[in-house]
Amino acid sequence: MLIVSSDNHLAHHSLELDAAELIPSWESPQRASIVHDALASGGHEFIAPDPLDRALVARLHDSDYVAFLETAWSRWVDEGNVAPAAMGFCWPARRSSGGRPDDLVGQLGHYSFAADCSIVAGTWDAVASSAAIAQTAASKVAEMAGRQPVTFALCRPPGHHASIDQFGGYCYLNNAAIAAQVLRDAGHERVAVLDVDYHHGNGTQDIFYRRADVMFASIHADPKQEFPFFMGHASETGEADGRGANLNLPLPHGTVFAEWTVALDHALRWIVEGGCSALVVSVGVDTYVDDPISQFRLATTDFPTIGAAIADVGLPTVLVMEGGYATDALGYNVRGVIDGFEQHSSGARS
Ligand code: OKP
Ligand code: ZN
Repeated sequence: MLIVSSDNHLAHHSLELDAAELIPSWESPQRASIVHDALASGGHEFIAPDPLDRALVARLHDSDYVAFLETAWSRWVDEGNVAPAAMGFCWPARRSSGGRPDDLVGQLGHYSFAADCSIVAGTWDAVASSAAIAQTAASKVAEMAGRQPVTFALCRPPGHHASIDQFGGYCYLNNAAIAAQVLRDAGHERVAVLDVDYHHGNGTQDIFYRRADVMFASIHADPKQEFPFFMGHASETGEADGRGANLNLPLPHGTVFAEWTVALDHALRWIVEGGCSALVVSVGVDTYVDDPISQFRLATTDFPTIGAAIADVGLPTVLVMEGGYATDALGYNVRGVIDGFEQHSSGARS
């Protein structure tokens, strides 16, 4: 498989508020190295990303938000802060009047939705590189000849929680949304984004909620029990032109593969019936039983089955890396999805 990756993320080591303590984020630099190393011996071709297309990003994210992400760290330093991470502490709440404050800390609240995520010296370079990886992986799929084009975007930081104008959940720019837009612009009339990360892809849902041309399906822990808490309910089905183009399949804590895979079949059928001609998958492997921050019970041996089921849809596919925090198993689990896809895709299909 063609894999797009980069080391430009290495200086992004964010802090997160966890049980009333500031800790080095679970979303660590070593995650991407672990996945890279697990794939290095698999006979894959690795390429570096093209430069990020800023006009493309501006079609998915608010331009003032992107400018904020790019400049927040230098503003933080210029204001004399010595803390190693720029973080807000005050967010707009119910019955707030809205509007963007002038103050940097106020803007950190305005442009984020969770305290599990902060901006450090290396954040923007990592975020821009991660988005460029998704963009490149999608443009390669759009260009590729052959039966079932597929690439893997080894993105870090992840993207699926990043909305039009808010970061959170370790995400800043929405890599999967960028990949989907590239496929749209390459002539695919209808594109699906399937999100199999343990957490709901609230950012991807937000970006495409009023659009019919990108369908979004997510299988995730019930937001009644789990982050991001305020989005991801089954009742959210899309608005305006996007009515009916959003599918949420929340599942309870403790879900095992036999239950999870029923939701996967449902989502894949929905995508096929929706008439999509290309697919982006937000590949999170934090559904794994020993994930330190998640509560599903998938096994390492389930991930190749997931990859094969996704390949069986037969669409040109961009696999985009999202979460997965059990560092001992992360490499095997991501490799499982990729191997499962490739073996199914190259094998006989009825
Ligand atoms: C990102 B992705 C509190 C934990 C909050 C939320 C999970 C973000 C997951 N310190 N973190 O979907 O894997
Ligand atoms: Zn996740």
